[in-house]
Amino acid sequence: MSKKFLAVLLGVLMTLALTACGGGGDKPADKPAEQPAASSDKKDTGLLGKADAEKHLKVGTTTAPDGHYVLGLVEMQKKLEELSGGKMTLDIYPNSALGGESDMMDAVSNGTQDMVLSSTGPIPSFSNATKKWSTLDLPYLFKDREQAYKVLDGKIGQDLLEGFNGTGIKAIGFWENGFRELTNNKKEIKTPADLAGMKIRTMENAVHMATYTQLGSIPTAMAWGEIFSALQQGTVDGQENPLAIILTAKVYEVQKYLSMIDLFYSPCVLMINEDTYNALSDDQKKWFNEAAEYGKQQERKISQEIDSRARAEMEKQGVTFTDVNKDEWVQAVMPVYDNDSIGIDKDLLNQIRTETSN
Ligand code: EAX
Repeated sequence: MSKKFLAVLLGVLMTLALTACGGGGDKPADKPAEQPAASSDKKDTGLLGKADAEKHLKVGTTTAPDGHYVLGLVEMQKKLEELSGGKMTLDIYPNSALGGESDMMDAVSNGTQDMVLSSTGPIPSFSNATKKWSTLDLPYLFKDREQAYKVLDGKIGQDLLEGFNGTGIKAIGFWENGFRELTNNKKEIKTPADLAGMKIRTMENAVHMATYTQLGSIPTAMAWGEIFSALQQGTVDGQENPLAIILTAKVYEVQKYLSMIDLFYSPCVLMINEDTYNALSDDQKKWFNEAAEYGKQQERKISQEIDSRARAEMEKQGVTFTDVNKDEWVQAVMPVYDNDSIGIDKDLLNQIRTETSN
């Protein structure tokens, strides 16, 4: 767990009076996360850009080489090489090879890493300037992808990205993590009541933790790279992630039950060190921005494509899928919207509601 998140968490814990949310790992901020066991053999093969390009930008993710983040980055890499006539490229490091998301954000802000494609998980605790990003992590905030894209690609999203200015990170755009579903290896979970007392790994995010507490479970925050050993050793009973991640990270090998709760729509954000970006020439900025926009559009398509085949593939592997009555879940988590200790920005929430109300 990153030190920064730990500090935020302590504040939240006092309010929530949680007693059992530790144990998720005490990884020092500078220690790279462990590799997910199931896919560690695929680390960074074939993902480095054209060797003779003048400008290489190093980008990290926590996800698998055949997952939507990395395939989207490969699209961006190819486009960048094409637009720049081979002068500029990306070197892509998947599978937490450069660290967990929180650590990578710190590395990008202090310039020891050029870029990261990260979920929004660590953003609210990154800096005072990004606290209000908590609002985006609320459960059932967006009904479908179209609503999410409308808000994230519009003025609200643009303002949030610009909120990073001056933090050492320039936030480029909203790519897609996806709707998050619940897995566990103990029993079929149909209703929130079935979750009572279960230990669930969440991202290092106060809203997600508060939501799982509200659902009666015991949330344990940890970086993605630590999750396989935690699931295998039984430190946690379950976890939640989009189908595309559960499939490509092979989480299904250690989790036999999957409930389609769609609890959060989770974006991910492409970020670059501010000085690195500002030092690019006008041409380089233009190529970069165009390639990033192209990568985003492709990545969202890839995310949808993997999501749409993931269920059948995992059912074939013996995973039991459960379709839940979503209204029950929505009802159960609504009190989280009134939790004053997790950084929700009411103005921002109202703007999002207005934008998604028709
Ligand atoms: O961003 O930590 C998570 O559950 C994330 O979904 C994953 O690292 C991809």
